[in-house]
Amino acid sequence: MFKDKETFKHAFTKQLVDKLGVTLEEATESDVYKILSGMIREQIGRDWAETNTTYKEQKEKQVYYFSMEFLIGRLLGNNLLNLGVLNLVKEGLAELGYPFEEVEEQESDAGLGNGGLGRLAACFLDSLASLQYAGHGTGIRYKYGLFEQKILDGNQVELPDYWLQKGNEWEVRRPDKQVEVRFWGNVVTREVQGRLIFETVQYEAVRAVPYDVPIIGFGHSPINTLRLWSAESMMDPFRQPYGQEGSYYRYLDYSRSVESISEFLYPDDSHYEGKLLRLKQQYFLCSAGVQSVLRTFGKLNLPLTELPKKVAIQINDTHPTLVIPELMRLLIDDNGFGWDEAWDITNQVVGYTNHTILSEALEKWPQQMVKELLPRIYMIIEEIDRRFRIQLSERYPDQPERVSRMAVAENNQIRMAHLAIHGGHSINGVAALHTEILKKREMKDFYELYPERFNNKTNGITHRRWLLYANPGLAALVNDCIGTRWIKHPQELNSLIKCCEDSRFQDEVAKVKSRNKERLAQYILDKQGIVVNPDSLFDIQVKRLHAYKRQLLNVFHILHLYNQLKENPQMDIVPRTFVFGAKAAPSYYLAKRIIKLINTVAARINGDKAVNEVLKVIFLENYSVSLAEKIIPAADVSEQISTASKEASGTGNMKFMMNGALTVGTMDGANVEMHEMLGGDNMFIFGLNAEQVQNFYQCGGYSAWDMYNSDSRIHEVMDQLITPGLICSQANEFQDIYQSILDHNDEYFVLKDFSGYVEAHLKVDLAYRNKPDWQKKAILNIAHSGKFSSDCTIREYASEIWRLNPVRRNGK
Ligand code: 26V
Repeated sequence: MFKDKETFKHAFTKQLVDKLGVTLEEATESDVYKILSGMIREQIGRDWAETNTTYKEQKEKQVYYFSMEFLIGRLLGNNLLNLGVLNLVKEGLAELGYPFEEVEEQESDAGLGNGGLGRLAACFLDSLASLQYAGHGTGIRYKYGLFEQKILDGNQVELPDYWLQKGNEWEVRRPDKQVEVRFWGNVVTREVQGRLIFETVQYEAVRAVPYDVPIIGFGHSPINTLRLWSAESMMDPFRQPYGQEGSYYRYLDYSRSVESISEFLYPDDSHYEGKLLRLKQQYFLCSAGVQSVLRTFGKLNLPLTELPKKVAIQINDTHPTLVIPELMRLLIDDNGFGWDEAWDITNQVVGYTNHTILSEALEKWPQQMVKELLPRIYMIIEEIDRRFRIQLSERYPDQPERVSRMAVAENNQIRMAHLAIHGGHSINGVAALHTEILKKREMKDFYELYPERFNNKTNGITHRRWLLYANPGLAALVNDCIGTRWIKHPQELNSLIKCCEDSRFQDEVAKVKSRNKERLAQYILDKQGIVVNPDSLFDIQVKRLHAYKRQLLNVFHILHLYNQLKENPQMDIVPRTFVFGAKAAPSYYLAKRIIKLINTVAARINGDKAVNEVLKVIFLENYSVSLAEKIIPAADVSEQISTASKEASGTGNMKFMMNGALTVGTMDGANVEMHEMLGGDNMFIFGLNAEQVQNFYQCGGYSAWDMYNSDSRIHEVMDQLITPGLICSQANEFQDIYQSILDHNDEYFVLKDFSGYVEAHLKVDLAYRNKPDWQKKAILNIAHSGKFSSDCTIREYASEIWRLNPVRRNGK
């Protein structure tokens, strides 16, 4: 893109003057950011257009990843990296007097996602482009991303995240590609020449306007597109003459309700709520997205029967399941297909990924709501359900209860997961264990009916953002050791195994880790005024706050350590810094109380001179992608301690591993696959396994009170939640947490796993004292992390679900 540093510096300085009318001396960081991003846009414009032309001319099959969330983070650094000029630009800017780190802080995170599911979608886009697949994202351009978290007096306070305030340098508004999405109204059925025609009348029309974001892959990749839809009002939404009485106020109401559709991302990542606005958002995404897909397909001049050969749609969880009835509607109503043919096409096009087994997260929409908001879609779902019931009754003639259990519409509800499995050709889980649980338990009936549809695709992360970009020091060491082939072929990180005993390499890796820890320590000092010792062991848990992820187990362990130290100030432990980062859904009371508890414990311990040389606890505010990039490279220990069977995969676990942290974890999600590769020596596994957890649920036999009564460590820690003393300033301060564990018999087995967890940490403490051996383990973690590159995951999706080949462009 730029020949060399001098060319870059020259072009950059010239643009500052030409475009902004400022000299190098006068330019602010924000000016620098604007010019830099503008330069990238100029560079890629032609490639972007060319990519689309190539896709059209070569009639390549394309995949569209439909997702309500894309947790992109920042793009400047990553784009420069993928274009191969990041180092050159960093050096050039430094010479001009601008540290790159400060320039990139000018960009707001695109926080259009809650957590794992949204970040996975973003990693997939990077891999799709980097591997030269024709793959695009389809999502919503929320005006407000996930809330900004402030901690006030230890409590989480949510502020709106107006990420677009300063503009968005990476998007292009494309009003020429707008489509219309219709809500409400009534369906009129007519018979024309022996065919039933369905027409919706008196609907409310909404304008869906796409904003396209270029997805720049690594090397000479195509430039794919993330198309984010924004809802805008129509001039004439009701298709009726102007000037009717009251129509002006009606228009204002309409306009406000339309804008709300793409206004904010729902901040709940675990609990289904039957909110009308959320259903509107989902249909808005599906209808706009599918119309746009068909329009692009239309340019190929092929019959729609060829659609499955040219288009795959992957739905990220059930949130975009309405793609299925929407595609049926467009095929039948707008293109004259009969039911069976339309069903066949839809089925071949759509695949569904499941991301959770938490039953409270399974989406079920009230039939009445769907019927009113989306009358034609409702008719189609009813017909899908009617035919499915017939199919089931034929297959299971004596099992009416099984038919009801599996039906799409039952109990006045529409079950989105059933619709997604029945309507698509593939359903996958996101880690081996998770997929087994789906097959054997959660979706057992469906597995028996459609065994060939079930498959596993273990999650992955892009090693470009999470290693090359976030941890340049480590990446440079890896390059020195094994060359650079791993960048294109991440599995080759495996070659690091041969260096794991090399003491010089171990030292270098340790030095990089120390530098990263110093950087994080500085960040903590700047933000909170707390000094942490960069030589202490950094023990980190960052992820959404949820009972099943068991941040509480971590806190109880910290409290236990604290108690031991108070008892015996001479106790010999490796100094530790515990770091937390977590957002709680605003309506999730217990999760917010756990944040308050962490902050309370942190304040006590950090302020206690007797222990604060060896123990520190930090809660970092507003965990986000850009913060993760600072935190993860600085971790010695990664906490992945969910109740076994509950974490579908986890992807944070992979990011830490790739950055040389050792995992303390349960046999859950992708931890199981990590353990398979690393063996027990290179990670710290503890606790109940999925089967044991399941057994407790089925057979009972677990009593939290018994744990409390029989283990004095637990007894002490639990009592501290409610008695004034080291932690509480008043009686019953954390009674709610206390009760959730004891009186409600702790469905996540925190107390049951406590002892194993304490032991695992004793092993950590011991292992950390042996520096060479610790470094060896860290290197082995990095060496095995290539398997978790999303490149591997995407290759599997492409060959096994989407049947997609990489694209060749002009010999590139
Ligand atoms: C769930 C729900 C459920 C109700 C409606 C609103 C809503 C919005 C977002 C979500 C997302 C929760 C699912 C999720 O993030 N699952 C995570 O997916 C990761 C990627 O596959 C995986 O690594 C994590 O283990 C899993 O918890």
